[in-house]
Amino acid sequence: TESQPWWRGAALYQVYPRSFADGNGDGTGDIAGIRSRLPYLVELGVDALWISPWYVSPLADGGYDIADYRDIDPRFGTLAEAEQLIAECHAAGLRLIVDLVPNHCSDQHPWFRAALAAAPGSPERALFHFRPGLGEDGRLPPNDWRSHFGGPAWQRTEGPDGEWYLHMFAPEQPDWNWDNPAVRAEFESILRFWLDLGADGFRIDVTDHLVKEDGLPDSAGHHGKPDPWRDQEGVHEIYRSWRALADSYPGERLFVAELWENDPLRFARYLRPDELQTAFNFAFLKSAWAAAELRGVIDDTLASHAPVGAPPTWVLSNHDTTRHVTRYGGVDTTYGFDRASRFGQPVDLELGTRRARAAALLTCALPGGVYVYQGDELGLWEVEDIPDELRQDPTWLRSGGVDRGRDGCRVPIPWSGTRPPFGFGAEQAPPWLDVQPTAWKDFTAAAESGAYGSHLELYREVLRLRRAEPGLGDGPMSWLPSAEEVLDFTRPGGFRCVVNLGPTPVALPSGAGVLLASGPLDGTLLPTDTAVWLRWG
Ligand code: TEU
Repeated sequence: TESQPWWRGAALYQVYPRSFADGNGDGTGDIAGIRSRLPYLVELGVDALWISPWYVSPLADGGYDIADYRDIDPRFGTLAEAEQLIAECHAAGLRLIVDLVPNHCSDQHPWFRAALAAAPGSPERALFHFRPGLGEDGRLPPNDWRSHFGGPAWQRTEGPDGEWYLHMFAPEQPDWNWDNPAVRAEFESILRFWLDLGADGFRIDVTDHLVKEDGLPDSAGHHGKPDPWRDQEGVHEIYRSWRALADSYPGERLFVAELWENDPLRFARYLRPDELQTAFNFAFLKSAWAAAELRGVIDDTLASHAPVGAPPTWVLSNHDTTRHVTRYGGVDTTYGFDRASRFGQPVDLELGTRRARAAALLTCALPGGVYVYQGDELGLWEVEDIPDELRQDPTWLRSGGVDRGRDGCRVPIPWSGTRPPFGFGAEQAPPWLDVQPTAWKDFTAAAESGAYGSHLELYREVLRLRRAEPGLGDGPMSWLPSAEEVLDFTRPGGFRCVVNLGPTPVALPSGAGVLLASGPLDGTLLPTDTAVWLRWG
């Protein structure tokens, strides 16, 4: 409703700048490209953009390795262009949130360069986690922590002292030491910088990692306690101070936490009214396409969010996960969530697409906010057959190919035309990841625009109705009794959503008018893997 903060029921669109649109024709997406596509995003009907990192970066991890938090990488444009984009978004009624990566920076960040050049025990080194190694000549890492991208979480420096530094991700991403007040002050200043520039909020990268357990103890034998590198008590104080800072600005600035936390109670602690307003719902993203499991996740989500008064979010895909058309088209519909196992399973893209359409109706009917990852609205699938030599993601490179990596969900967006690069940029400049499938000729924004029944037209209609329906967005929902394989629930104002996940058609409720269906209905029957929105009661 009108009186609620905008973010409680918002539809946010994730832009991964490298792969969205290339405005200057060098093969890499950029701010000029985003600006040129604002009319498309307005017509799509989203409320806000989340821009994945666009800061100065060597792109060792696609920009999640930041060398300057207060400037734009020249490949993406300039700070002046970022400001223009923010102003143009606001003029078009869109908000814009930026991606904040506070756990680590780039090994090219000047403060880390200075730390490498400084001596053990110096203030420069105290901004990061430097430690002497163990064993003879300090040749062993200081503890047993593993990097999320494979191998030890420690890198030995080449200088004479041979100290090691902590990196929970790639070695090019040294972890900041959040026990150091200078780090805290620096990030408060970075927050102010972007708030002053007009950003409407922040997506926070690996929210739970900032504070490490005192003494950096081994993780072996740590049972029953949070992992020593994450979810420490001290992290909450940081978010309380950030929230107070953001609340001192007008206009309801938003935080959304990236938080892979399975325990709903620990998850909800980040969403206390004086901490972060929202978090991505990865439990939902990770679920199989199965009614009982989805119902369980929806109930658990509502139950964990209600006591802290936070609106849930619903996420189907992002730049880290196998696209959901592909996941839902696998034999096991969590296919590719664990990318290490994503080898050669048959995928039925038609089936995955039908389910993705139903999932759009389901997620957009549920209470709270919703995220759309660029290309979701076109029905894009994971590009799986990328030649090894073109893959760039560190999760692929560092795992020796065990992990399939995340390049397949980061393929440049097809905008128009009948062959690659499909209007992504200039004809003569191949995209940075030049693997768009030829079949995408039927999945370009231009081909789908105005095409009856296309994925894009479905998304436009879903988002239009979602805005128009007073009972959608944040607010209550109630389950109706239904067959085991059907999800059937109502929202205020006589709105009802029915999703058939079973193998056979089910009868549509009588006396209800169809507002929207994810696919063709069969007379009075709701076919398998199809969802409807109804006016009811
Ligand atoms: O991801 C955090 C994270 O935990 C991921 O590495 C996740 O485990 C994996 O991608 C899922 O398989 C964030 C960013 O979203 C990701 O792009 C970055 O690589 C990472 O942080 C480091 O900044």
